[in-house]
Amino acid sequence: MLSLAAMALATFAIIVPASGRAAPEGGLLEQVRRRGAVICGVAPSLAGFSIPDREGRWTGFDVDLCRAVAAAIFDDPEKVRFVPLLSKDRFTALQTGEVDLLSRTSTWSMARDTALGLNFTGINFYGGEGFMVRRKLGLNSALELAGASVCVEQGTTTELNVADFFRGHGLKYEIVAFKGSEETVDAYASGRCDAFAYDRSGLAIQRMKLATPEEHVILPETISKEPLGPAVRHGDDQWFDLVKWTLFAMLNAEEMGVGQSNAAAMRASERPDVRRLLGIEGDFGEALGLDRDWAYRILRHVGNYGESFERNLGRDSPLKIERGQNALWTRGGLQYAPPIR
Ligand SMILES: N[C@@H](CCC(=O)N[C@@H](CS)C(=O)NCC(=O)O)C(=O)O
Repeated sequence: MLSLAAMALATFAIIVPASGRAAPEGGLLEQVRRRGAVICGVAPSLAGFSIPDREGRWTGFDVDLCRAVAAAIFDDPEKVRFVPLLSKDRFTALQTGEVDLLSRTSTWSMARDTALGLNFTGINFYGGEGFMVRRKLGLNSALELAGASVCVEQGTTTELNVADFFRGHGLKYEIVAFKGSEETVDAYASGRCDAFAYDRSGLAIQRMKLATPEEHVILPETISKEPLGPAVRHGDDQWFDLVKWTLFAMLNAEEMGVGQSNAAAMRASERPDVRRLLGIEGDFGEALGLDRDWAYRILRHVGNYGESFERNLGRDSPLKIERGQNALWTRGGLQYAPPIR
């Protein structure tokens, strides 16, 4: 008779494929490989996060994540098809398989992670929501917004956060919801509402688009937690792992001081963690269904987390968003990735 341990091992041997590299048949990675491109759902036009230029070339922090996934799979960051999605349409597009992955300023919330049938693969931006108002109103705090009308975008956490904020403080308010961010900004700009509520990073970006940005102020309160991250559908763990470890590799690389310009040279490093990251020692790509240099490809083509942040949102961009909570945990921030080992 088999001992319990032997039975457990026998079961294990049956359910775990001998080689992780053989992607499950019909799995998303296999489909993406056959198609020759990753289909990535992004925000239609949000400078810094995702925006197409006049030639239709997409750039941004969320766009980089899509390119990093393509780099890991194809060794080519261009093998991505971008699908611009309004907030209200993004989760349906992911659920129905119109996109393989959503990289679109999307807040990880419990309902989205459970009832909507999605998995968030990590947090690539810690943010929060707030309000913008006209400077001439002379407001110093969101608590002075009693009776205000607030422009918001449909299908966002903003709609819910604004309702919570006013109800929680016993203040009267009116929400006016619009179908896309352009409509929402235009409505605020034309005076339809007293206030415009949005992710604070987005508010700063949209403020720059207004005719007279200096006539608008962002109130000091942050009314919610908005942990933004990429999301995939429930049901394909290998794809979930792949997207998750793409972000983790970018974070770990920043922590190790490995980036786009020195990745090649760092392959000669003696440091064991750097050698594992770059695929010199061990083969961590195999279990993802990828080659052993999967993370090296990401770094060479896209760069590490900090490089992507500074280029798109931070000091090397017009937005100049501070790292703040998005600094690495080793520098007083919240960004922390599990180790590659
Ligand atoms: N984080 C919130 C809001 C998401 C959202 O729609 N954000 C705005 C900016 S903060 C956006 O991406 N707009 C860009 C666009 O629609 O092009 C959520 O997940 O519901």
